[in-house]
Amino acid sequence: MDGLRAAVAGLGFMGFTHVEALRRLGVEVVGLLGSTPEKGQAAAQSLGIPHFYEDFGELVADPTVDVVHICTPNYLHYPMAKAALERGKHVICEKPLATSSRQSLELVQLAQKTGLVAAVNYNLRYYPLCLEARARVQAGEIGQVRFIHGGYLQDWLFFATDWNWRLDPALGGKWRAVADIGTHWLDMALWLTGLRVAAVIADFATFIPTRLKPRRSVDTFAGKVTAPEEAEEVQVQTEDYAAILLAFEGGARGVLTLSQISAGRKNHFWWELNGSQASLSWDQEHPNELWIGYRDRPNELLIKDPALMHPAVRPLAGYPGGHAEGYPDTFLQLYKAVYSYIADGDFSRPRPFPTFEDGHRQMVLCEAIWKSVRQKRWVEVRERLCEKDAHD
Ligand code: SOE
Repeated sequence: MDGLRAAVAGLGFMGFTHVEALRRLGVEVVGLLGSTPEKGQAAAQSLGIPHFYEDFGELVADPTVDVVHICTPNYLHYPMAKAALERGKHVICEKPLATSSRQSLELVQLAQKTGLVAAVNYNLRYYPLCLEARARVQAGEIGQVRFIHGGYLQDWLFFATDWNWRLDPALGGKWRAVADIGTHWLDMALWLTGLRVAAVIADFATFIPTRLKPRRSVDTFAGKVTAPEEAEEVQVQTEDYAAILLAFEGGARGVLTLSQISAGRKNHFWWELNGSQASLSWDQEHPNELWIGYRDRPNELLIKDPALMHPAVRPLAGYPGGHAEGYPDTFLQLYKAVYSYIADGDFSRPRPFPTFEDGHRQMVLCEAIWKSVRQKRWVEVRERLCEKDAHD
């Protein structure tokens, strides 16, 4: 990767996942920023990383850093991405890119002005069989896409005692399931099909209106194994559940179900594409199998095997057939795409990874979905929609 160096801000579930993928790729991680200097120091020591930063200002001022990974709670994505770009750093930002489309649009414009590489961590695109599915759609193998449906269901916020910063709108933003897991699905739907959403109608529900918030912070998913402790009762303002209908430009339709309170569903992200000639379906909990459905011949189950994949996406599968690839590998492949693009240096080339434009598109969709919930009607999606428009 041509000596490119990274720094990672935010040391929860995601920060550690980014560090692990970067190290597997051979990118040197020169420093870490935790929510406190003590946490940064402890993580740097345990991972053998030379430096920890006192604050984000120190991180972006570090001349040895080429790429800044932002893995902090959502409300910090915008100010941190802005500061990093202003200091001449390339950025890989966790999703959602911001907490409003006004912020994400500003980041898109800043990335364009600086010419720096600005990526959003929509890592699920990099499952080998999702890449394969997209290649098949692009090659016309399922015909015209008529319909895409699926969902993202989890159970880590199932109990009223489950807590995480995502439940606090001041930290996570005003949408929860939709921004946290829904934008993964929507990004996948747009990327797989190449379609754009013309209009949405949605319904939200909060089934657990009051939760017990522990005095100590709880890392993502960690509440499933930690004992309940001293806690205060708080009202929940964000959605546990969302159902969204999508009308795409050109006439295709979509249906999406989201929930973070579906007992037994751990990280059940799945999609199905129904085309005019065939169907494709994939489930993150069985990521090495792609179902191909036909009307006039037996269905097929493609087991991940680079030898059986489209030549263009074959290099993005890291292991031979029969060697399962999973969640951590998607981060590796995403960073390989970003870092090799930076190392190549020709930034006029199309970017083979999710960019700030993709992150902005998701913020626009979140706002249209939110507007539809509040006004109980179909809402047209306008790509440059600003937060102001979302509230009329
Ligand atoms: C929590 O819902 C979460 O960690 C998401 O934030 C991630 O994006 C997803 O990959 C797993 O679940």
